[in-house]
Amino acid sequence: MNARFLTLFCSSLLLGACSQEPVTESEGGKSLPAPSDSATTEHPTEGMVLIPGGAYQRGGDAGEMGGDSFSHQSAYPIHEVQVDSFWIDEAEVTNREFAAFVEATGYETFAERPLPEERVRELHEDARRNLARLELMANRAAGEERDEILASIARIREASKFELLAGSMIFATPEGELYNPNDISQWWKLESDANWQTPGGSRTTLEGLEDHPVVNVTHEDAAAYAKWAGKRLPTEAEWEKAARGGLEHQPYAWGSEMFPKGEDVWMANIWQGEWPHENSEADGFFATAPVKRFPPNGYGLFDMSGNVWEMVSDFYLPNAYELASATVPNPTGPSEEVAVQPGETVIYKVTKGGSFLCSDVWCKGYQPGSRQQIDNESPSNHTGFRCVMDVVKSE
Ligand SMILES: [Ca+2]
Ligand SMILES: [Ca+2]
Repeated sequence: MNARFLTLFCSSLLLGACSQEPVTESEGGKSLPAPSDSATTEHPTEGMVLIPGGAYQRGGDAGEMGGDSFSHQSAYPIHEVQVDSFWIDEAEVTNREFAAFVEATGYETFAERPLPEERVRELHEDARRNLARLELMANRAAGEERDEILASIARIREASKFELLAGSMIFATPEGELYNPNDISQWWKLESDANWQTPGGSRTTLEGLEDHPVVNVTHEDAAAYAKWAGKRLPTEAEWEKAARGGLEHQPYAWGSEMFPKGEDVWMANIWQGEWPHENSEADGFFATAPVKRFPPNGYGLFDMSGNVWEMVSDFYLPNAYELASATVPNPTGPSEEVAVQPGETVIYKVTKGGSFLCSDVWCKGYQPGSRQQIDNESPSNHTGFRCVMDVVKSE
């Protein structure tokens, strides 16, 4: 386990920060087949869809339906956004595509690299402080509350056996009932040997997952891929415009009803059953699915709901929509000066669309208006990305 996750554990318990996500199973096997062509060909928009420019109502959803999930608390107020036309990948970037990038460039992802020694020292210090606070809380508590805090401390200590590599966060079905919905250490484990090539840890490979979305990557990794491909990451405004598929503020990427094709036809790869203990896999997939396996939205885009969360370029602030101006077209979110405190090394960006871990009774992150944060030190096995490209003005 890794130091940065220790901090996360403690912060989530102490500060009540919430998040949620689920599992990934990987299949054993060998290396990927030879990478296919990359996006840097004579057909740069191959596999992309042209999204028409225009205005739409951004944000909202779960609140309108009586929900109040973490993924939607920061998605208000609903406000009008104007974006120019742009190209967007019809699907999440796959392992096959990411392999082509790595083969061409030799790129090494965040999870595969060791954390800088100085950063490790900082995280150790953060963890030490947080553990001390937890121990103080335990000393003042009694009964079940004390037992729960002590259990958290034990998990954090176990997780503090730092490994050499940064690794990635992997969903693990919790044992026993959740005692605190804000303590994500109950279902997330940091695995130092998990990365995009070993999505569930060193015992796993990409065999059979070639057309699944790449996971365990950071925003930096995604941006590096996009640059190589001659593309970029979408803004949050572009992403949500695309996700809504041309519909006028509907709760789902495909319209107003959860099951427009009948109750046995799932429109997205999400979680069915009692999250996070039991996944019935009614949609056919416990973890990631191959891209384009579920119906596309009105723009012909796949998996804008579920499968994996998708990183976008905006810095994350919970009140970003309160700060947004309706008169500024093509918004790019809060500036770095506003979103990142001086000296802060943990950078938060926005992630959209939910994942195979999202459940109706938990985060509903698969709705177009939902938004969550992801930091630059916490790749996970339910987060990936897709790219966009500007429309070239006619000569
Ligand atoms: Ca599923
Ligand atoms: Ca997705």
